[in-house]
Amino acid sequence: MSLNAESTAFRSALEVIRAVEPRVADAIGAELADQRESLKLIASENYASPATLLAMGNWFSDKYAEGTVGRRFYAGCQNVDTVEALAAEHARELFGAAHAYVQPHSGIDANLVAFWAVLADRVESPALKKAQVRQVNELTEADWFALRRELGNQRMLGMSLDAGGHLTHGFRPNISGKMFDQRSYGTDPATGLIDYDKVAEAAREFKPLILVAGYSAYPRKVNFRIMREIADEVGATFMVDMAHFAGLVAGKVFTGDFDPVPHAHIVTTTTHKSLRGPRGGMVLCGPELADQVDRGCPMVLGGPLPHVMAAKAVALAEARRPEFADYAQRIVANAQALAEGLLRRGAKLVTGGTDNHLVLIDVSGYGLTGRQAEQALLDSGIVTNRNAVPQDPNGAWYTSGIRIGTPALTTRGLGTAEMDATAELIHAVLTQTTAGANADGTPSKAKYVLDAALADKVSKQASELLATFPLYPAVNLA
Ligand code: DSN
Repeated sequence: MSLNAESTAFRSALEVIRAVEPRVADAIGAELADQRESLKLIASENYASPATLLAMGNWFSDKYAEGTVGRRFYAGCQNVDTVEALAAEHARELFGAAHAYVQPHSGIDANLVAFWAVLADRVESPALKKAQVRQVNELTEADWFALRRELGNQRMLGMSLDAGGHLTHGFRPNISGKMFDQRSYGTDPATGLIDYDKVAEAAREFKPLILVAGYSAYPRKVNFRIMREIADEVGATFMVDMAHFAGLVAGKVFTGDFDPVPHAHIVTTTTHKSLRGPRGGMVLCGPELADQVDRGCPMVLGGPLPHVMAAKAVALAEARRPEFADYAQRIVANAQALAEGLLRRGAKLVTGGTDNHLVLIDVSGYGLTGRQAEQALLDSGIVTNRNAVPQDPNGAWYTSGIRIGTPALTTRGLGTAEMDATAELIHAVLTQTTAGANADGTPSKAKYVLDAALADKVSKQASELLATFPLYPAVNLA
């Protein structure tokens, strides 16, 4: 039997790895098998293309490349320059941004780069004035001391974690909540939606240096034009973390007021969620912040990962193709079909639905915590993650919510009919799971009771649903 290029490539790679450490080769093979078998509804995951995956497995990994294109602290970076410049060019073209920095290793890293860039650029520091420099590397020890004191007093206003914001948007246990004097805006308790008047009120009162928009678990669009107006009124820098919905921006589902790039001073993202690239991050900005952003490494980041930048270039080239726009439309159509299927079966959804890639189920309606629901679904072959809902009485560990998203299943080719079937499977599990008790008879937030036969039946149904939509159909490792 002759093998196609993808099967040959992955088989050969595994053969080479197996000769050194067979357990790693086995684990890689097992991961593919597991992913093929799971109904993956984790809103932040996806399946990168074979070309993107293969671009990461090579000798670019061996190269140090601190600095930026054409201005490195190491010799011999000409090929790294090629892939970094390509990734940045694709990013600029795809998102219509003036500047793209493609070195961040993750979304959190991208946010740290952005925070530093805004702080360094915006702080009217007596230290900077005194030294009469704009180059931070020219500051003296005494200047740094004064600057540190000043930076520590800066303010950030971001969306609260339980309303759907991210840890790095000022959550206390995260570095962002420690390096900034922080305040959060939430959502309207009645509708679950962002109340822009309340955000404006908070901004007027708090006067943040940085106003952050973006989310990990908010199932609606955000009007970035209004947010920018609020930022402008109080003189804040407007930052958007579009990690979750970058694919919807790239695919032109979010346009006009809902496209962050024309409205924000600085935009951060991951590349591996709805954008379907390699695991990593990126920062987009205008020319004003470009110099500071490009100082990300070594100011905030360790050495760039050239193999991942190569994969970013491949994935961003893919995202510029017309079929990616179709993919992005289908992500949202699928999320809406899933939401409708759940609502029809009696589920309670935060905001009552979705207009992006994710749905947040309030599982308190089933008498469960998020943790119990997450485990019961996992036992039944459905991979989700628990998530706090607004004003969650169960906190961030047990939670009262289950977050589900459609980017991965849409990549596999599942459509709206399969989303309704998925809603039925979720409904079957959640309605037939009950909260368990601790050994002393008190109610448990973690234990649950689920009939093993039902879990088995749903797992089989999930596998049947996936069988028509093979994952990496051209890759045959057998
Ligand atoms: N871990 C990501 C998510 O699941 O949303 C955010 O960092």
